[in-house]
Amino acid sequence: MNNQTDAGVRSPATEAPAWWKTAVVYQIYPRSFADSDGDGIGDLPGITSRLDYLVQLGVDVIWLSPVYRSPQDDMGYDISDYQDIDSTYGTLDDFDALLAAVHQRGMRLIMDLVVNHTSDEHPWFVESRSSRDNPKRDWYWWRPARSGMRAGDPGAEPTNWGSAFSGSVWELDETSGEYYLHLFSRKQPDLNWENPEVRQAVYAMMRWWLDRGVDGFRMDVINFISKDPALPDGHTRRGGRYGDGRDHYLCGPRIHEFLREMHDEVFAQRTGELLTVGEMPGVTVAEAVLFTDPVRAEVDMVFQFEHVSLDEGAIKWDLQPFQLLDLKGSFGRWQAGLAEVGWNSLYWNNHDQPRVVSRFGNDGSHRVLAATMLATVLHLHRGTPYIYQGEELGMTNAPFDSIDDFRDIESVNHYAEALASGRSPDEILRGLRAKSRDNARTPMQWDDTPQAGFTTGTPWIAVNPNHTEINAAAAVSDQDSTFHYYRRLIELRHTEPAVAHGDFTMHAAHDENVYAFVRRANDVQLLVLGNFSDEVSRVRIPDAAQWQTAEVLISNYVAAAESDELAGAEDEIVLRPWEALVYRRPDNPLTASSPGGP
Ligand code: TEU
Repeated sequence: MNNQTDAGVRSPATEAPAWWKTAVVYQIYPRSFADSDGDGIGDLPGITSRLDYLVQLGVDVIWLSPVYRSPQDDMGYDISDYQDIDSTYGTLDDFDALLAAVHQRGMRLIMDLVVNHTSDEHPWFVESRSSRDNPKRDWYWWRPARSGMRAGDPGAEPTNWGSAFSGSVWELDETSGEYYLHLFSRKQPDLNWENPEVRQAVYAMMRWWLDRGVDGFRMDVINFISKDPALPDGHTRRGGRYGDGRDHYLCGPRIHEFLREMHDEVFAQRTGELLTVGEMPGVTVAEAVLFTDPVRAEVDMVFQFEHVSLDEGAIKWDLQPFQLLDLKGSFGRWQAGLAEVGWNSLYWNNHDQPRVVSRFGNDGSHRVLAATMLATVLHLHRGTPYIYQGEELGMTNAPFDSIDDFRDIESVNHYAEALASGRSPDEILRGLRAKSRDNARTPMQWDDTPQAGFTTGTPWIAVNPNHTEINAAAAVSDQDSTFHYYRRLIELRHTEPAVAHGDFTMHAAHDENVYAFVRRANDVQLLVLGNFSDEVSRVRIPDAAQWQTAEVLISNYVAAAESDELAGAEDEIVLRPWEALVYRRPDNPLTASSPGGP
């Protein structure tokens, strides 16, 4: 975020592009990364001990999922003290040591800012709950029962909204006889951002961490902080028990005002090169342009959810087959929509999503090829790429056997609610195995020892048994591994201007198996090709023959193809199963760059 003086003034094209446009971010989920004290849970000294691995990978920024004091009801996204470290993860001294070690290695570290809600054990909420006339009562959303109804009666909740973690968003506090709002678990009460005291308290906390040296924030469900104060009911889906309140709290009426105020109160006076990324479920391209337009000084980029919702029906557990055309349609819209103003973040994985090689790829016979093809397609788009721990190893979804293997509140609550509504355990488990967030949360696979080098104790969640094959030690010592392929992709973003700054042109938009696009900058064109199929695929590309005489910048097949294996027609390029290919050539205006081509 270029902080000073740029708010309201569009910076001249000559101004140096923001540093994060050539950066690659690595997300660490501390609970599952590296355990230094054998208690089976990852911690800060564990992370510090593994920083040289990240230096070797070549990433620029570390995003640390929450390590603050927390009852861990939602694995740390329920914070009871924003300015202290949970003892499971270590101490503030451990944190300072980690931050110093990160900076010494030329990397940056951003914290997870979780301020749509706190933990119900946070002193703010403990006070707010203590009595109706407590000065902090209005720091949260308290409401009496629905008019004409008695508190506690079914349907007496102030609105009909359903929580992301099953059940109602309202919890009755017997003592005061009123309900409080929690869009997530009942131990995550929503803060009332309408109250300026709340906002100032949050800004002071953010300044405290920036003064401590952190380099920015990933902001949790930050587009949920402005609610429609009237709190109207949501529309209900046929057969749905609860209404969908998102129309009343997703990108609410004061969201831009709040983010602009946050910028002015927290970032505007700072000179450091900071990064802010807003997690924004349900955000549209048009809204993202407003949020990420530097002139408006709100956030640098957003996490949008369109592509991670392509394989789901009405709800996330209702599995739908993945269609490449849908993905190309979505990414194409976001690339075009933020081409002139704003900036995209690029991700396949995080701590809330199943592993992409199992989801959109092939985690069996073609795992390495699928993982590296998916990486190529993502990292060559225009935007800032995010790598989730283990993605660079091609880690897969886990073989969960029964509900007892799951730990995530969203999964466990869904199982209970679906069972109560009469669905069979097998049917529910099918959805959980494919989509549960726990697929992302199995321990990092450092080596092939019993607990994958993650811990000397008993891990809080089972290690994936395929760690004997898929692990960092094996990958780092194998030049043809996914690890070294990611390292080369990251290097490309640092060295090839077209990767970070080039414009984007989709090709073969209607091809069901191949993703093809051109990036262009500074007299260089890159043709990026990815085959999303177990079979050989042929794709029609303008200038196909010329392209195939161009320099191959990167490809995920070690061995060049036999000539006859890929014989194709004049205007097509033939790709092997899960093949990724990136050609580079001078940007000669005579050559075709627009989709139709001359
Ligand atoms: O996630 C918000 C969010 O949209 C997800 O919970 C999403 O609904 C779900 O994962 C899709 O299945 C953020 C954090 O990333 C998540 O870990 C937290 O649980 C949540 O907010 C509440 O803080």
